[in-house]
Amino acid sequence: MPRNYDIAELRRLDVAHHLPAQQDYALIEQMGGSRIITSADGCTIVDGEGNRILDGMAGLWCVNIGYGRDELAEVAAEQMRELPFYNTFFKTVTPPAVMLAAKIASLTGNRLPHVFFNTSGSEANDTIFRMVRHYWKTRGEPERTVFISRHNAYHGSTVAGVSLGGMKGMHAQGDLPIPGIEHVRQPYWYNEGRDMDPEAFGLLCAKAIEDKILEVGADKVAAFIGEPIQGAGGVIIPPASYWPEVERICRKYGILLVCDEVINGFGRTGNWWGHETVGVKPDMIAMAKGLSSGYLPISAVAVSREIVDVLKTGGDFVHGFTYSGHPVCAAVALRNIEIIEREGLVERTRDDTGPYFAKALAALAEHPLVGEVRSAGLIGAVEITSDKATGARFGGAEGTAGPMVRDACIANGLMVRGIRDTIVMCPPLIISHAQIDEMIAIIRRSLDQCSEDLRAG
Ligand code: PXG
Repeated sequence: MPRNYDIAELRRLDVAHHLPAQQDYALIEQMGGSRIITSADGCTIVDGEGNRILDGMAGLWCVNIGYGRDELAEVAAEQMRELPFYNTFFKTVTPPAVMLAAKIASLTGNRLPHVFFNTSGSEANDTIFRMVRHYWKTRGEPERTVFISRHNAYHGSTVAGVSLGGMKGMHAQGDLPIPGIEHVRQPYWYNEGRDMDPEAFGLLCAKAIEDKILEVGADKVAAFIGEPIQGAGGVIIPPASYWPEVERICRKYGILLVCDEVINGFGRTGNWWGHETVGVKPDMIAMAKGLSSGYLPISAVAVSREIVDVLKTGGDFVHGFTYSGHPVCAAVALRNIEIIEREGLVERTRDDTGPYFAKALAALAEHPLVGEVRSAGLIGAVEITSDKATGARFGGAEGTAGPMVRDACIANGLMVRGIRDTIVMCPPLIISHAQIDEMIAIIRRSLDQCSEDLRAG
């Protein structure tokens, strides 16, 4: 039963004491506190005012199996009673951590058989940053330290995560990136390549990586890191030519290929991994979010045998977190994966709901304010434009339309993200056809409602 919260008092306390993530604190104060989400079930969240909102974002790109799974609460309680915590530092480990590592390895077809645990996506990327540099040093190539990443990539909020990421606004706070990280262009065809054939544009963007390698010196580059499909950057789905060419370039220069699967993983794109969808075989992957469907914080890095064989010659790798392999989080993640398998959510996304979502989006592309729609599995985007022919943005600058249409969607009962002028969606993988129809109908209605205000500037 939902609890009877004093919402007005909670909002007062929120303003007085709570600092939210990636927010303008003054704005929250002016609003009288954040919207308080009190409960959820299936694909629907409920706020303090009793509004039921269809969650088109699966929490924060993470609740793949949907809300309200008693089974996970029971598994967590059972594990807490048996063993709430033990660490993996002192030649010790717990059963759920070992079983989850083996399960993740099997989900990579045992191509990446070794798994390191952390609690967040950011930490997973911090682990990758240190492990890759340590690997090259141990291999006798200590000069190989440089990471290549993309503008507008999102790899987290820690120092290494922000630095690997390509968000300019985040770099500006904290004097980042740290040295040794180079950013190249993103394969964002709608924004940056519309005058070109998409596949030629994909190759051009991949060539930017090769140009950077040659500029830095091939013997100094340690790894290329990228999300197969950029999530927080605006659901940027590269042309099919891009990733295979990126892989070819990495192999040509002996550079490690790292995929950040934090959003893409666990069925999101219609395969277990985004790298399968884009057709590459990385040496390392980061995962989080869908690993536990957000029920508890846990992340992991899966690593190739070749890399670990080298690490084995280097003594202690002095890296790890108190909560690495946390038994309760690992037990919940294991059961989450079991649910994804039992309910066939990956196959359903690939064969049923993903194609249905793509078709529903395609119909929305007819709307006068929509410049492009794109999706892969159950991740999708709608580009808002003032001119379908040129792709021009409202107000002559990027970033006005997204937040306005997003707010209208929320008022109409749908949670989405507005990233610049792009509405992005990432619903739970249990979403029904009817709920997909509802999502698209709400976006259409919200675009109609905003049309006049947008045209008025
Ligand atoms: N990599 C990717 C690809 C992510 O999307 C992280 C790493 C970091 O994970 P943690 O667990 O440390 O947050 C993410 C997180 C947004 C938004 O604006 C996206 C994320 C986080 C916060 C906001 O859409 N993704």
